[in-house]
Amino acid sequence: MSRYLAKWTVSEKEKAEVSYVGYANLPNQVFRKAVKRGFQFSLMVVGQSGLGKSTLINSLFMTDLYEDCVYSPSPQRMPRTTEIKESTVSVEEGGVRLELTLIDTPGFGDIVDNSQCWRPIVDYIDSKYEKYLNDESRVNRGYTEDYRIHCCLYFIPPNGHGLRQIDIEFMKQLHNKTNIVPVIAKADTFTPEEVVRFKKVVLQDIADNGIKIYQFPDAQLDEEDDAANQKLREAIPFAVVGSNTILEVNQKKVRGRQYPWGVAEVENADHCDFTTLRNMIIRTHMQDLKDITNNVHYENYRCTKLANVSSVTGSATDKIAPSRDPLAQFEVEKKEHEKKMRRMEEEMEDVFEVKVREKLQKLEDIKHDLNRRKEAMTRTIEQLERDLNESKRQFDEDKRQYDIEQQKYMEQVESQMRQQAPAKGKKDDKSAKKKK
Ligand SMILES: Nc1nc2c(ncn2[C@@H]2O[C@H](COP(=O)(O)OP(=O)(O)OP(=O)(O)O)[C@@H](O)[C@H]2O)c(=O)[nH]1
Ligand SMILES: [Mg+2]
Repeated sequence: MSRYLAKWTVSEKEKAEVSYVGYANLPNQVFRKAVKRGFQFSLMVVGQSGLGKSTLINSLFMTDLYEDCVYSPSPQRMPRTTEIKESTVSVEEGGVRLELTLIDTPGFGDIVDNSQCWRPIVDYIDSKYEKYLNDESRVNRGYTEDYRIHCCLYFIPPNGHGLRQIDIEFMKQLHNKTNIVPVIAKADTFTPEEVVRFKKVVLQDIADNGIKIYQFPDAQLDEEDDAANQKLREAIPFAVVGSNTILEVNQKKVRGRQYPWGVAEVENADHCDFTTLRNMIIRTHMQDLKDITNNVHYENYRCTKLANVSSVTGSATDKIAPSRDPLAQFEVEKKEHEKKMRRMEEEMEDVFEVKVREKLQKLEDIKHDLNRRKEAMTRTIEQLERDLNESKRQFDEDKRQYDIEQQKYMEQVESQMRQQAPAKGKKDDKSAKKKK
């Protein structure tokens, strides 16, 4: 008995070894795979002309997109953006590779009619979704490159009054397409109190007009995350300052804007929200921005697109309730397909019949034409025959006349010869007598 007991008593260590299956390692697998593949992120800047979009995007990721732009203590004028410009940079940090696509867009508001100024931007965003949908729907699909727009920084002019009608309209055109993060441009033109007041006005306008901007997720478990998100929520819309000028402040080289009363430093959190914005995009919320793009905006696009396709084909599947049994749905689709095939068959038969009729008509026309030509030729031949007979008759007549005349002539010659012959005989007799 004690022998059996000894056999079944296992140590705690052994127990732990037996109960360890290995799925606790799953996060590591996911992590390793993600790191190996790298990350892709696309950020777009949109807003009125001259608000500093190109300047900000140039320095946002500490990579100079506009390399031809020279940095010096004196302010440099960024060339005006005239078309949507994509710049892709590959950055690596701690073995993690990030392929970053920054999309600079031309500013709007310069022309008289701005009623459709969002169209090129919306079309551009849609084109990226379209490409992704096509890549994803291919038969042989591998890893789908993700060039969808994950975040759009919307630049609000620092006018102090709030959103203009054009900004409201523009954001409404975009809010179901991408994550809008509103930023107040050229925040150095405000005092800190004015910034706080203007932020409130802008947020109120956003709420009053039902504009859906990017919402930071609620961190249910992590209190630290929740506090950080709360801070970010309070910072929105981010007041930013952009500059391509390197200045020296306290023996340190910084990006900033020089004023007679001091320097507005781009990366100083006391001066503006530039670093908060950059941290939000890169450090804390990049994956959430990507998730919302994929799960909400891309899904919206996909559903609308597929709904359009099915309504264009007039398919009966439109009438199917989403909860319907897939087999029943398949049956309906099959019937619909058969109906479509029958319709196509009928149409093809109709077309064939028309074509045959046309061909027969053509042959009939050719036959008529040939008959007409045959009759004309017969008539010509008959005429020629008649002419030939007439010529022959004339020839016979002429020949007969000739023969008669020839006959007459011969008779005349003969009679003349007969008359001349006796006279000659007499003459010969006379000459013979003379010789004798
Ligand atoms: N005061 C101030 N000026 C800025 C700031 N950012 C950019 N600027 C200046 O604003 C001007 C326009 O900057 P850009 O970056 O070309 O503006 P943009 O929005 O790209 O203009 P478009 O390409 O025409 O749409 C330049 O002279 C910049 O130096 C800022 O934060 N504060
Ligand atoms: Mg520009």
